[in-house]
Amino acid sequence: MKKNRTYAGIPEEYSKLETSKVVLIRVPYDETSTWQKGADRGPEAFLQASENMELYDIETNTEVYKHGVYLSDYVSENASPEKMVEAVHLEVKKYINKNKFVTIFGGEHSISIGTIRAFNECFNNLTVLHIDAHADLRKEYQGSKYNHACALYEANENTNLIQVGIRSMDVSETYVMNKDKVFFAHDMAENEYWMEDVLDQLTGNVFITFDLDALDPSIMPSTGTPEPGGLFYYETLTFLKKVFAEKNVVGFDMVELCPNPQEKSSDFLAAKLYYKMLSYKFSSNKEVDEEYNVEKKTSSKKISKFKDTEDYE
Ligand SMILES: [Mn+2]
Repeated sequence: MKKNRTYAGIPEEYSKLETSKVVLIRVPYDETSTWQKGADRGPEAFLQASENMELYDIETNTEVYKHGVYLSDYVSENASPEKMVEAVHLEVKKYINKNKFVTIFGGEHSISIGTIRAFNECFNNLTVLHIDAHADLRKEYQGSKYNHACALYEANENTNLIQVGIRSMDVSETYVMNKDKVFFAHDMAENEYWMEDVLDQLTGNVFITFDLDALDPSIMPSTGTPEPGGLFYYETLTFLKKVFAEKNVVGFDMVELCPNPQEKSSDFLAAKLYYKMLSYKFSSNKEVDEEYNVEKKTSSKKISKFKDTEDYE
């Protein structure tokens, strides 16, 4: 008999809903994208790459999957953009209410309208940290409020929206944009303190919406609208690590992987980045650490051999 598919091929004991701290929701939606189609195949390419990834994270010295990752059913509603957004909203909220750390993999960016709505209803003083090449602040586009080009309009109205990596937008978006809360890519390139400047603007509870086209096309070519001048891998990790260490990240989504069968490195980057974010969440977040230690109290905790030599040169 075929075994149930699990996230990254992890053993079934770590994949059950009841015991998992993390839920992964896949939304293979790509109905409103305007240029290259294919984000609907993003979740599958991401999962396949994840299945071929080492599950030990060197940097944090952890195997974060042991906190449990539940792979939920696809959200496949696509009768209309509105219905898709509402289906995502309800699904995300359902798992937040089960006290899960909810993560969502798209799909195009319009799925985030539903995810952000759910998080904003469940967490006080929410910051939406929006990492993207595009501002996505149009009130409506091609007749719909639920177009990918409008993904952050609602968040801009209802949350503390901080936008990072922006390098493409329409002039109409300048009128709704809060420029004090936007970090343009061309400014970031010349400001060595941009990470600290972003952190200063975040409230305690942070939801991260990560559009993969925020990354430089040289490392992330497989996305619908690649824009030159993006973030590189290690600066992205350094930044995310700080955010997870200093703030309560309540969940995240990752969108706009548009897989190309000839170019697997983008899929693999997405898989690694997702796993890194989980690793940071469950190793550097103070609250979670404490919770984790309480749970681990009964078993003897093995101390890293490196701890003793920490002070040595
Ligand atoms: Mn984008």
